[in-house]
Amino acid sequence: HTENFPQPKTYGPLGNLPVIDKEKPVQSFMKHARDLGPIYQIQFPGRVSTFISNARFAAEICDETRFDKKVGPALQKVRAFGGDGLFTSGTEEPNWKKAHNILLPSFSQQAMKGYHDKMLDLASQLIQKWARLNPNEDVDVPDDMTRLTLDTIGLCGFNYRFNSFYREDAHPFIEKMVRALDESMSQTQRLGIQDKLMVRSKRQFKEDIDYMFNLVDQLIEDRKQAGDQGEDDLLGHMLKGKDPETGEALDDVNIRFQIITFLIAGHETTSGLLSFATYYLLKHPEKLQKAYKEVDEVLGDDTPSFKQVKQLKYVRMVLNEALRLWPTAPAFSVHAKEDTTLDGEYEVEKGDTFTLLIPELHRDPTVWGDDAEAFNPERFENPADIPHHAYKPFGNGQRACIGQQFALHEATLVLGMVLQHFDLVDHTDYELDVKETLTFKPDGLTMKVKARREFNGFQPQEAKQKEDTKDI
Ligand code: FDE
Repeated sequence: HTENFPQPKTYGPLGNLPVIDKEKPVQSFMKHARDLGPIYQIQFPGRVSTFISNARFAAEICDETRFDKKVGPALQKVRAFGGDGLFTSGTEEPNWKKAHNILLPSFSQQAMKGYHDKMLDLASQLIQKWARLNPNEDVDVPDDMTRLTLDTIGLCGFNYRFNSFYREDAHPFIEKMVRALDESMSQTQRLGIQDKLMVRSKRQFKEDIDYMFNLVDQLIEDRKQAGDQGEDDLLGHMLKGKDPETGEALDDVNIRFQIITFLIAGHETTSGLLSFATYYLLKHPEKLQKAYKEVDEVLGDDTPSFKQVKQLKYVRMVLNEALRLWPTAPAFSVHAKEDTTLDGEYEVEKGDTFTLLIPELHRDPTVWGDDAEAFNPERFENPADIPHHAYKPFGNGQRACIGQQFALHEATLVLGMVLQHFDLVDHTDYELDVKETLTFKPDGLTMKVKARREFNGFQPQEAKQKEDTKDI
């Protein structure tokens, strides 16, 4: 395509590779956006990417009548283990719509009530661990948040306990998944010839994928053996669910891909969200006090109920604002379904691809104001004030995040309980360093915690409700 967009300095066959930080590619793209403007191009070996960074063009590419999700080069690599699961499939692939229809009810508000006690179980493991630290010991925030979110999606999704709080290191599944994700990302940045020479990495990639497939296939097999396909979790829903449009069920290979997809999509993103929210509260004592006040009023000494979590409005605003500044899934791509234009300014041909740089969209001063860089949860006081198509932490339209309610309920519950139980201490005067895998994370964030009240273990809410009635 011929449209000439600005581009950083190129280096012959390497294109723009030398101006991209290998460890922090998205942060490089963010920097270039500030120099080159709201639409610019990066030349990779053998392909070009066009980045969009403001609300005006974002609104255009979010118009689903003209644009649709693009499974770009990085996601193509992830297909080696995500297959035609929801995240890595094209909208036109039959299994996307089928799985979307079958899984939507599993992510409804109603379904969240069913996951609440399981989320509480794991949130309590985190509180328990922190409550038992000695005064000189600190908390590795992203590490423990990752333990929590992995175990939560495992338990709510497949009734599987990774038991991450009982391990020093990550569960082997995670080590392999993270390495495979890392390899997919690196593959897209290598020259063809370079990539062919990476024999060791390729063998490792295959071994890691085999391990993931085996673990997940065993999980599916065990559930089938147990015969309790009615189990009220994602796996249960996938095994017994039929697509209302076609009457068809998902096959076992596709169920495997969906499980791997939920593990990938559901844990790093949510753990990053909780880590950034914690970071911002540590750095903004007046906002932290406001959050304490709300948590004390809404929760007091209670084990949080589903309803109470919904009442944690300010905590939810803190999470929204953390997702504005550091959306943990920082980009998505679309392709044009027909010849069109970007707001009449640029010609677009069918098939042209655009990548939305979400953190830059979220800092567009024309919609967020001159203080766009500042952490200010109050922006989310009134949801109607949020300009349309200016806030996309969960993607867009029918291809938006199916796990949004799940992630937000979990994160609100956990952050609520953390604030209920602990004073947070920024003992290292931490300076933000954002690490990139496929997602963002505050690298090396640690803190100390001091108990605000006693933790008496957790009571499942169903049991508690029964007891409440008994007392009367
Ligand atoms: C999706 C998603 C998205 C879109 C992407 C594209 O477009 O490419 C985004 C942006 C997101 N997602 C984000 C997020 C954040 C957070 C925190 C989350 N996320 C979480 C979660 C959880 C879970 C479970 C999930 N998540 C899941 C998911 C899935 C499955 C998907 C795909 C969908 C379709 O259908 O496509 C997503 N997610 Fe998310």
